[in-house]
Amino acid sequence: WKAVDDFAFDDITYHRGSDVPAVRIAFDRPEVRNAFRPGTVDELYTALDHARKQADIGCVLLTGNGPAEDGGWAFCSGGDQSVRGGSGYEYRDDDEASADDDPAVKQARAGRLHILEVQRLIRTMPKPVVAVVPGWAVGGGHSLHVICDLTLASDEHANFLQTDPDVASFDGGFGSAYLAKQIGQKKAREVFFRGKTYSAAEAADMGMVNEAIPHDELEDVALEWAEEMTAKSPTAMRMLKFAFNATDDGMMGQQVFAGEATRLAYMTDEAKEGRDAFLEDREPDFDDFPWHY
Ligand code: 1HA
Repeated sequence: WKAVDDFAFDDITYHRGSDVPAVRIAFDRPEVRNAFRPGTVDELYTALDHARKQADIGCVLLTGNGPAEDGGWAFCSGGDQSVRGGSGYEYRDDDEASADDDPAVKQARAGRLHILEVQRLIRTMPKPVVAVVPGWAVGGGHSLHVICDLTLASDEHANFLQTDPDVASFDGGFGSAYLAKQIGQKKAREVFFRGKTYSAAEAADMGMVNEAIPHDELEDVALEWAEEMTAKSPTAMRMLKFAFNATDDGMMGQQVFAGEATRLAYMTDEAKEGRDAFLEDREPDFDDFPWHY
């Protein structure tokens, strides 16, 4: 890996593969089990959006740095409860990302729940995002792994736990409804209503984790997965991701998928004839283009 030094991040690290066309984005607050505060979410969004736009990047590995000084590992423990205010998570003075915002933006933002914007970005970016889970995936951190395309987990240290209703919060979107699509309604309700902790092996059995593997192989295997996926056809991969999303995402799913169909259609001579006819101020001639069956 080599650091992407276009950005000065405080709460995450951002690297791109030296040999593999993938990036590694990691929460970097191990002392709070990689809980996210508003600035963390801003940085995560910036890095993900940057990765989304890179033509030579085909896969994102999302993980959590560790271990903490006490030896604990975490993917992400959700929203930082110490900055949770009346209407969401609040920027505080030590949250560097808040420092340079313009006053109008500062005034516009109430308590932030913009991890949901990150969820949508992961969902709609046209390349696979893999949750690489070295430890706790809890609350909003659990929901993040749910929305990633694949999850790879450490057999020794990964644990999956939903504390949302314990702290009077609820991800009523992808974190719960999409989880139910993955593991079934009964199990998803158990995850939220009982708040049991599941090991990586149990989570794999339930179908919300793809593989549980030895901890010290986690990063290498994640990179192998990235290598495997980035060797495939970019167009086929983006069409497949959006096809998997489409039925669950309603009209928005159709819109994203249809946008890709339009992009492909624009590449045809038939589409060029439509455009050229307009530009040349003449009737289009589609006679050369059969009504295929
Ligand atoms: O539900 C949502 C949302 C829903 C809709 C829209 C937006 C949403 C945005 C966010 C969320 C949420 O994420 S709500 C759920 C918030 N998260 C939690 O309730 C998890 C709280 N943490 C724990 O349950 C446990 O810490 C743990 C299972 C992750 C780890 O336990 P462990 O290994 O025993 O460590 P622990 O000693 O508890 O934690 C280590 C340090 O990390 C502690 O600090 P210290 O005492 O050393 O000073 C602990 O306070 C801190 N820490 C852990 N998690 C958080 C945290 N500090 C702040 N916020 C945390 N989430």
